[in-house]
Amino acid sequence: MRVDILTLFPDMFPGVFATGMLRIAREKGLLDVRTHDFRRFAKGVHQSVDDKPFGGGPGMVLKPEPVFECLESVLGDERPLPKMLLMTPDGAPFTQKTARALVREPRIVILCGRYEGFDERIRQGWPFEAVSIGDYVLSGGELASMTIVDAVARLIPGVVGHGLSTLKESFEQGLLDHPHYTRPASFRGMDVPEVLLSGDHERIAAWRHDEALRITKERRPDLLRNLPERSD
Ligand code: 6GU
Repeated sequence: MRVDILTLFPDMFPGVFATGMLRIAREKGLLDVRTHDFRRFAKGVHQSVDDKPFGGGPGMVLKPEPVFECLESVLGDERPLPKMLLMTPDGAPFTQKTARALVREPRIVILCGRYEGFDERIRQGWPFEAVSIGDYVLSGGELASMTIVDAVARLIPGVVGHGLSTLKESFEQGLLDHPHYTRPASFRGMDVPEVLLSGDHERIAAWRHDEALRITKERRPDLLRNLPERSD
């Protein structure tokens, strides 16, 4: 999968992309992620990428020219256009379902904004899908884009060691995950539930499902209202 990220702050990315699962995905050749500083396409001595909003009001607006020219440089005449995401708090909520859909895309372009907003012609001129990672305001789309790249990259077949592990974890079955234990079986007076030591795989599976339900009811009852039909 190829990901191109348009940003005014490319320095925010290298540590994240050189660490853990993203590093492994890149080393295995399964993820090719690049950042593009669209300030390079800004005109004039000041190379400004923002300007005052027509009609007045607070804050600054991202100008269309540097974004258009950077996109044209990154995409050349590649058609059809790849999946294009616009990072903005007024976008559609990013969920595990979105991540599962995005991992099917061979190429994704992500535009990170700063300032009060994007000139509307950026959305008119390109088929962006606006995406938000939650109901709070970040000072720019960069952290959100890293979140999306991380969530999607770990779903690429071959990136996570154990293929089943991404199917069993939180959200994939519409439930939060059950508790996990490892050795020692007894630690400072706290014991691992007996069933997990029993070797009885059916009982273990039933216990885990019950615990997942209990934890979801307790912490995220909203998730139970949209549970998918069980496929197993
Ligand atoms: Cl994608 N961008 C910004 N600036 N703030 C956000 C966000 C995105 N998602 C949640 N808050």
